[in-house]
Amino acid sequence: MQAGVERAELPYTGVVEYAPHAPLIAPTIIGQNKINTTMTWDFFDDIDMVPIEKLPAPGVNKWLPVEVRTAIYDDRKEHMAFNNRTYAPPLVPSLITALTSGYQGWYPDVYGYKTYPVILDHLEDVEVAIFNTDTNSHPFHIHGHNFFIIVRGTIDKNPKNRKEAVQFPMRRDTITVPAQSYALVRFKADNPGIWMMHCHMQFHNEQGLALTFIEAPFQIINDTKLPDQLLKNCAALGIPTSGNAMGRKGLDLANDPHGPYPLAGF
Ligand SMILES: [Cu+2]
Repeated sequence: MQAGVERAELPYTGVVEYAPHAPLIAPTIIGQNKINTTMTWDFFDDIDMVPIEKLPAPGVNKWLPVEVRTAIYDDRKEHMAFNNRTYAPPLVPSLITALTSGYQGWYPDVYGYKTYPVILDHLEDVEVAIFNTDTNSHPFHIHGHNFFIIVRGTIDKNPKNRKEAVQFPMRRDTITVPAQSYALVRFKADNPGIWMMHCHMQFHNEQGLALTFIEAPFQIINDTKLPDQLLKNCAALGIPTSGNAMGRKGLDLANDPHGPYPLAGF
């Protein structure tokens, strides 16, 4: 968009089709050939939906509060982060680190500070509290799990602006948390693996709005065998296939990058 231009027409047309053999209907065009047309959508609250398969929500063994913030960092770039820890990928993929670090796979440090590793015990109940302090909304996605949506509300804590789940909460793999709002979601750690939680807007993901669940490291070692092709691909790409985030052994993590850091006042 040009500086000074207040409105832009985005040339997107999309038809969502669920039945592959259904006749293709023409898309509904909103605001075509009209000037200054504003399209608005009512925010749909997933909490209002009732799942067909009714399951009670898990409890809470582990509580993970994450504050979402966009800021200017000391590398003069805008980054996004959970708890001011802006994500960057490790030299060695975290799954490979888990598979090649033995008992040290239980130490978050081996996955690299910037992957924001969160170790989960096998079968523990996890609640993630997402506090979005930004002025725009973010769709948060967790890999490997369908979480239960427990609460969504505004971070001013006004109970009038808070909705709590009914007896059998809706299960989703993505939840939009509006600006200045929070959500509590829960899942049972019953799927050992390396799973990312990230903003599903790819640009925000690239800006660092991501963290890594390291779920049940011993079960990962017991149950996972990497396909030979994956190891060949790593070799072709020059990606090391053993060791910690820095491609070294155990807790030798010298020079594991931690920064950049948010500038004060931004
Ligand atoms: Cu986002």
